[in-house]
Amino acid sequence: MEIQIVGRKGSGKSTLLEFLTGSKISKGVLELQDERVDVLSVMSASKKKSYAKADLVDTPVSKTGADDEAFFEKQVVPSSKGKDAILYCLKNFSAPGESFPDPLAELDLLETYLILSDLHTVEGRLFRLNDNKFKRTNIEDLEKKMLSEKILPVLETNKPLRSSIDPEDFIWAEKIGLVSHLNAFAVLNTDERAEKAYEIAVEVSERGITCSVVCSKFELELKDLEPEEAQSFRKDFGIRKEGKTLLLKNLIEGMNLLSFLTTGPKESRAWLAKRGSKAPQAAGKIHSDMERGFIRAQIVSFEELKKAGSYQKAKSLNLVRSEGKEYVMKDGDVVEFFFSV
Ligand SMILES: Nc1nc2c(ncn2[C@@H]2O[C@H](COP(=O)(O)OP(=O)(O)O)[C@@H](O)[C@H]2O)c(=O)[nH]1
Ligand SMILES: [Mg+2]
Repeated sequence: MEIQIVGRKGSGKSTLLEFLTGSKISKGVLELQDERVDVLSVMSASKKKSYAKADLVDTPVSKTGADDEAFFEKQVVPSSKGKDAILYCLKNFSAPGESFPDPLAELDLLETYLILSDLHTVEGRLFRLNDNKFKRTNIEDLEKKMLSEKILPVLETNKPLRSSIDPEDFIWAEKIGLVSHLNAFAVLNTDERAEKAYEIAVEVSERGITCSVVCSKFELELKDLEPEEAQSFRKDFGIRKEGKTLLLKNLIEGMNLLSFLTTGPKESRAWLAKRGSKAPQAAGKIHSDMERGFIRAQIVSFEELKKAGSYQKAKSLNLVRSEGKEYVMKDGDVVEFFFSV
């Protein structure tokens, strides 16, 4: 799972990356803490527990030093291609004497860069597909129809493809080099004094992009305090909840992901999969052999397992189901995969 941070210079991307991952360089590992893993590891007396992880990649450094359209077109958009999701970092603070930023306008601009890139990609592709010098295959005929009837009209109204492309078409979209279909999530990188932040976040969410308010710089300053002390500072500044916990929860939902879990004496662990994934695809997140040789999965929901108290008890209560390759995974499924290679 790779998440590309996209944002303007000075929007606080490095600060956000450090807050979320602890990394001071341009890449870090985001650990998605999940208390279900804690519960399972106690239940199974696991030697090890692991949360789901995602790589967070910073916006590339501008070769020219500029933060303009050409930089986004030539460096930022290309580095977003093929990633699993985009994390927009929107500036919502200002230094003394600086005018206050407009995060909504900033988001619109960043989205426009992605849309323009896709428009360019689709027009180029259609130009080739329309060239009668070459004979087209049936698949190419279908692609042409889809591009001109389904994709192009969306882009031409300056809308990203995110909500109009079916998840099954993602692989195809990636292959031809589209970007605006990627799930996106926004962070409003906020000053500890920004009273309006929560209202702005709602407006962002109304545009179809889940948005969290995060005070990265402030949170970094709090990181060595005792939790109660940090919480009382947040309260004093009107920051609603511990930023990271809420952010991670929103991130998984907003990026259309789900977590499934595995547990045993060796390890209890959470894994990420795209919503809509079937059991074999989820198995493939653990190991490609498990996807290729998938036979079936034994599944119990975390909540039912927790209520039962142990895996044995859940089994004796018939809560553990056997599911085949068409099963669509649900968030919180505790799974054992059976496979043969
Ligand atoms: N006042 C204030 N400054 C911040 C905040 N977050 C980041 N900054 C400052 O803004 C500047 C740019 O931040 P940086 O993370 O380097 O931005 P980047 O260019 O997007 O990586 C730095 O001086 C940060 O300390 C914030 O919430 N409030
Ligand atoms: Mg930076």
